[in-house]
Amino acid sequence: MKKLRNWLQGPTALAALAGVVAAAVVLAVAELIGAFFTARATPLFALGSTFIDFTPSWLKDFAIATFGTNDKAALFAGMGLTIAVLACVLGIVAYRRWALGVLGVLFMGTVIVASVVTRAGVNPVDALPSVLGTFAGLVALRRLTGPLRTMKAWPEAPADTAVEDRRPGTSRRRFFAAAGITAAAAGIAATGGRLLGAARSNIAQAREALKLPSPVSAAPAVPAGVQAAVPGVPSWVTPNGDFYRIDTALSVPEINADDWELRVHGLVEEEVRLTFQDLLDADLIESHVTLTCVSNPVGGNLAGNAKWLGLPLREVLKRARPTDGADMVLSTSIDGFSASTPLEVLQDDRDAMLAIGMNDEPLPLEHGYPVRMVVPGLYGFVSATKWVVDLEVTRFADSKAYWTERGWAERGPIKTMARVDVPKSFAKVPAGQVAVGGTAWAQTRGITKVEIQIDKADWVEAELSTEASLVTWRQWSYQWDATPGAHYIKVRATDGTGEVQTDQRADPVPDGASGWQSVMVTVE
Ligand SMILES: Nc1nc2c(c(=O)[nH]1)N[C@H]1C(S)=C(S)[C@@H](COP(=O)(O)O)O[C@H]1N2
Ligand SMILES: [Mo]
Repeated sequence: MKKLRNWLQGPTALAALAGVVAAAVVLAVAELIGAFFTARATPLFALGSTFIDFTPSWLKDFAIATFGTNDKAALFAGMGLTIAVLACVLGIVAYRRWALGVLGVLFMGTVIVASVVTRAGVNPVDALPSVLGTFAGLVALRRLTGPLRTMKAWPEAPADTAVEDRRPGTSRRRFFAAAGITAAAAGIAATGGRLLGAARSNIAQAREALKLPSPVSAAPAVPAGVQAAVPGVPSWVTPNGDFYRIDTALSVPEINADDWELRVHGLVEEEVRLTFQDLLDADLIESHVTLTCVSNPVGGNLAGNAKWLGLPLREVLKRARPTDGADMVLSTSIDGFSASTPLEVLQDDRDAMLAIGMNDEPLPLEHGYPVRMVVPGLYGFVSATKWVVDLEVTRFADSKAYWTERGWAERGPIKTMARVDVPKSFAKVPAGQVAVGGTAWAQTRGITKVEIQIDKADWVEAELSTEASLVTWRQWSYQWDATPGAHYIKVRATDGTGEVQTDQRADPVPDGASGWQSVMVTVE
């Protein structure tokens, strides 16, 4: 105990603290200077993005399953912890052998710079904040650890020394004062950098000010009765603020709509370039489409339904005229994500589009502003590229998309899925009439039947809400005469081809989860 206390009060522990403060200086200075550079170029975002790119799919799957849409917060927490531990070690090394410490810091700086400059859409000058941050951190480390050397003898001083040896005490106080001031300055610099960065970015205001054109073909009116009359079943149209968000972007790409350009190239007779103004001037269509994430577990809520406004991709491809042999379009976002979509899916009549509007608003920044892809019937990872800037007409045999390179499938048609929204799993409900309700989807095939099984009883048909279209989800409800005890409610759907949802359990990797959801409820 005493040893630990002595160690904690000794120069080694202070050196570790110096390391943490120096790391804060690196990040804060880079953040402040980075306000004048690309948002994705600050060390935390670049390191985090690089980490995500190297994340094995089981870990990504685990993160989404465990933290859901909080996966990014979890990543930042993990990174913060890792950086703090490394910084402690570097602080101690620098205190013991300064030259070695310098080497260590320069090595870390190089790792940061490497992760910054390898980000898509980042220029070599974007390394500057990290380089300057690293040097500032080095200076802080030197100034904080230097005086610690004169404290070496201190911990050995007997605790009951009558005449206190003042010198180390003074230098300890000096150390804490210097470390405290440096840490506070770092905090101010980092906050200032964030505020400055936000103020310099006028993308959010530009989005607010944008007036969307009217479509030449408006979305068919949503029929009455699409909403199941069971409180707690999600709204049939998902409000933008509630729409699930899944992507590899740690900081949302900020694209100036006036600078946005889409290049359509590859196996085409004519290369096409589209500006945002071209899209505003084009014949736009509007349609409700339900998006679904391949990572959605059975019963999960990584799905949302919105009204999209956009230009049909079939019109764009008509202009580009794909050549024989092409069978895939590789869409790439400004931050390097890519998706492989079968060419014919973008040419048929399912209204795959380059979307600029979501529920009568410009796309929210997190959902792809200014332009994203929306393709009915395919999971997002192979179709729904947000912040899209490039379409390469190619062949599945020649190119691989972002997640395909990481062990996921190259194609991803959405599997038929029924979900119980009410009651929730492990809910307690009173005996008697219990309203059960939920959502089912099989985009492009449609839902023709939803069945319920209570415990081991026969399957019975639920009541289907009105169908709006084959590419949107369909709600259902069921009046259950519940008797006291623990019960399991199972649900399964049948799609428009007559196929019953499989009870074969599959994990999300590589091409989507399957199986029947089973919800346990206690009736009292
Ligand atoms: N640029 C970019 N677009 C992307 C992704 C991404 O990581 N980066 N993820 C895809 C995935 S996996 C899904 S499920 C959908 C989710 O779209 P949403 O966030 O608007 O719901 O976006 C797709 N588009
Ligand atoms: Mo996804």
